[in-house]
Amino acid sequence: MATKVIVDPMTRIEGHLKIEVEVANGKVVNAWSSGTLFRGIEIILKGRDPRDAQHVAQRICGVCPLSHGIASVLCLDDAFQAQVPSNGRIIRNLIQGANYIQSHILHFYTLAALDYVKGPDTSPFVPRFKGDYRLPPKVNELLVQHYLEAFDARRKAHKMLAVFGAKAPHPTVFIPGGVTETVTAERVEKFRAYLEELIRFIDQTYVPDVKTVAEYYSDYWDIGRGCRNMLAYGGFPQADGQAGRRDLFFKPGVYTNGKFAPFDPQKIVEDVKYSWYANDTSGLPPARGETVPQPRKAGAYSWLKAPRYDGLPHEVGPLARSWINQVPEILSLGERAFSVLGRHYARALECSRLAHAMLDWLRQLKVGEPVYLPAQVPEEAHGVGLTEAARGALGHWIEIKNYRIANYQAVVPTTWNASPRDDRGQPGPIEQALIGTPVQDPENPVEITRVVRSFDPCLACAIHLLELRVYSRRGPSSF
Ligand code: NFE
Ligand code: MG
Repeated sequence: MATKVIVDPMTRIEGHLKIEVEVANGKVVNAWSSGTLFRGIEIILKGRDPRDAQHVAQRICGVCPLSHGIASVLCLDDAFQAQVPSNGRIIRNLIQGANYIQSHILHFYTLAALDYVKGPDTSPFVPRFKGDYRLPPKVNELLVQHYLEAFDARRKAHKMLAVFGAKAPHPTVFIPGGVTETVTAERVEKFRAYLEELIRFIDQTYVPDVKTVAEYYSDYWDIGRGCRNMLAYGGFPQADGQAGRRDLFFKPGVYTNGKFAPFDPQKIVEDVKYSWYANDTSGLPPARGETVPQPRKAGAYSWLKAPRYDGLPHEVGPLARSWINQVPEILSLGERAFSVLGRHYARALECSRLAHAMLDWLRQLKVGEPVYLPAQVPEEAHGVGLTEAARGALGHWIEIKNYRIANYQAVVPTTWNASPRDDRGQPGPIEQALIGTPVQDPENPVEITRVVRSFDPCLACAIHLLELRVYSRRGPSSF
């Protein structure tokens, strides 16, 4: 007989994810990932001036707002045919890099570490599941100390972001054609000082702590495999203009059924058979996507749509990026890369690699040179903005008619990873990763939380709607 186990909410701060599994003979035999809170920023954006898009889109999330800001301005650059000068491109990269650093540190310590590290019996360390804390007391004590230090590191990363972003979260400086903050020697030095402190934390604390956890929980190299299909859109342009679409710090690519292939954005669709959206909107590419909520749809179990690439679920995020970029430390793990520890390890190494690269980018800024080039709102246009948010491949699509937003669609990292089943009944990546996971004690399903949290899910992003009130003005009163 199968036992039903529900973990709800799953995420420690980032929105409402409910995970339901069936356990038989000590293993998960079936899993359902369900986003339980409707959002809907795509609907709010309709009818607005396109220049508002990046400000509204950033409200999708408080953890990665600027990734939505970047996807949105890339979308507008495309639609407006804007040119971005070097300083504008580099400042965008530095702001996005600062967010990666704060987000990856947040993930490992604040969102995931307490599945492995036993804090004192006081808030925020309790409540927690019982059992399976394996670190020896001295090591455990050190990691508790680092858990607390991580708050300070994150604060520094936010301050660093605000040097060029004006504020964090939700920086205000992105515009089509570049950014509004200028380059001064003082800002460059301030940013560098924060970055150097953060590099010390990443290399001397974060990366070693991930290795320590991996040492004591080494069975997690073999748990949480998932769909093994990997997808990256690519991000952080290293050259200006068209050349920057090819010359990216994180290269785009796909790994499907064991084979590497180039990434083709035309192969993305979103299914909604098991999502609370109208069935006649299923299977659409995002450029023609529609968001038509249908709250009581029979058979549906999530507010997330189910994005698919070439008809198949794909994992996105640091592991996907590292695998596709063939990072030697990750590729050499082979099958074991597709695991709970593979995801943590890829995220930590990526954080270090990116932080060091940012030091080079800082040197390329030129005091006194332009940060943006003016661009006009077109009467009619389409635009696409593809990037890599901390949690993975992020795309925004815009359609402009009569100088206003006619349609706006976002397909977000957690929508890929935490998606429900698609129209063909194929489970999403997290659902697949759960199947086969051993569960010792269904009352304390820590194995399940470890698997799901290794993906760093963010439900605020995945569903993307802001206020019920706004929706109800346009939608059915029964909502
Ligand atoms: Ni709300 Fe986000 C990131 C984006 S995840 S955190 O990183 O885009 O779906
Ligand atoms: Mg969407």
